[in-house]
Order: sequence, then C-alpha cells, then structure tokens
Amino acid sequence: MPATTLNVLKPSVNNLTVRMFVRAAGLDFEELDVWGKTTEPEFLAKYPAHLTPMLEEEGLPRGALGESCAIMAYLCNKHGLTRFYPEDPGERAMIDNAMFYLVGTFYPLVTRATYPTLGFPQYPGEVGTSEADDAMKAKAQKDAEAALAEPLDVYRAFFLDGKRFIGGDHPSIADFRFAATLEFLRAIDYDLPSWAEEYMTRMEETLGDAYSEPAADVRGYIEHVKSQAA
Ligand SMILES: N[C@@H](CCC(=O)N[C@@H](CS)C(=O)NCC(=O)O)C(=O)O
Repeated sequence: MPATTLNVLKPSVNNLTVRMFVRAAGLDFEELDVWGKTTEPEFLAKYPAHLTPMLEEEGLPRGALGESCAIMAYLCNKHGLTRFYPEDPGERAMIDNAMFYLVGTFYPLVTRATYPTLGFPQYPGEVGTSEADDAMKAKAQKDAEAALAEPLDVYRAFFLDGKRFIGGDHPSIADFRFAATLEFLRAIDYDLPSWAEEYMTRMEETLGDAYSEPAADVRGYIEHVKSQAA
C-alpha cells in the first residue's frame, strides 16, 4: 500500500494542482475521493479545515497536511525534487511569490468570477452569499471577471518574463498551481490572452498524461455544468 494518501475532490482545480504534480513527479500515492465526506466526523478528526487536497502520511506532525502549495513544497523537500522547487533561495522565493500571489490575490477573484457558474459554494460576507438580488450578484461576478486581467498579466510580465515556465525551462510547482487555476476560466469562456493559451498548451504538452488525465475530471465537470445551462 502506498505511503501517501491524497484526499481529493475531482472537479476542483486546487486538487488538480496536486493531482498533476504527484503524477509528474512519479510519486507513489493513492487517491481517495472524498466527495461529500469532508464535513463528516472522520475527515474533521484528521483535518478540521475540511478542505482538499489533503495529504496523509506517517511522520507528518499531525498525520495530515492541507493547502495545495504546502503539499507540493513538502513533497519536493521530502523527495529532493529540486527540479520542481529550486534550492537557490532567490529562485525558490520567486516560486513562492508566484504561489502566494495566486492563492492570496488571483484565486479569490477566480472564485468570485467562476464559482456561481460552477455551482460551488461561495464565501460568507461576499455579494454571492448575501441577500443582494440576482442582478447585483451577476454584476459582482462580472466585476470579478473584469478584475482578473491585471493580476493575470503579472504572471506574463513578472513571473514568466519571457521564460517557458515560471520555473524557467521546466515546470515548477508554481506552474502546476497556475495552469490548474486557468482551467476554471473555461467555465465562463474567459477570453484568455494568447500568451496564456500558449502557456497552457505548453504545460499540457510537456506533462502529457500527468496533466491530461486529472484535468479530464475538471474539464468533464465544466462540460457538464455548461450542458445543464444550455
Ligand atoms: N487554498 C486551498 C483551497 C482548498 C479548497 O478550497 N478546497 C475545496 C475544494 S476547491 C474543498 O475541499 N472544499 C470542501 C469543504 O469546504 O468542505 C488550497 O490551495 O488547497
């Protein structure tokens, strides 16, 4: 039995990030689909944040680890995967910068722009969960979509800076996080700039099945949502 268990929700790009990574890194793992189970006592006892991806491994201080970027960094550190997470402090800091900027700034806009369409729960305190009428909720979603362009372009101008990947010639863990996130923008037919389309194609061509196989779950979910709306 593999030493690593990855608890996942398959339609999620937070999960897709790590699902692609463990495949590309060739790690020994088992995947546990916890759809509908994250708020059950068994899961909460392991990880009260009730979020996925969640990694279980013997030797972890609490036996469980959350947050897609923390999981990838941990696995790189543990297995010496410096090709995905460079050791040089400056180079590593740039990968961290790209990941923290994604989780802290870009992804919250992605959720507001796509979650209403995807039918995913939105966050308390925002327009989407308030008593605002449908027109106001639709405006909030459109505002978030419009606001995506600026942080998206930071990836082109700053993190990629003419390179093939954020990691340089090869994908880094920040590339897994970024490419997976862009997949969700298909749900709203977001008009991705050509550099971003080319980047996603480059990622998929470089990673092959490690990308395409788990991405099929996200893409299938998006197609399903679109077919219901049609
Ligand atoms: N910042 C986290 C986000 C994790 C997250 O939001 N996971 C969602 C799926 S997209 C989840 O597991 N939700 C289940 C729940 O809230 O019970 C990461 O990057 O891993």
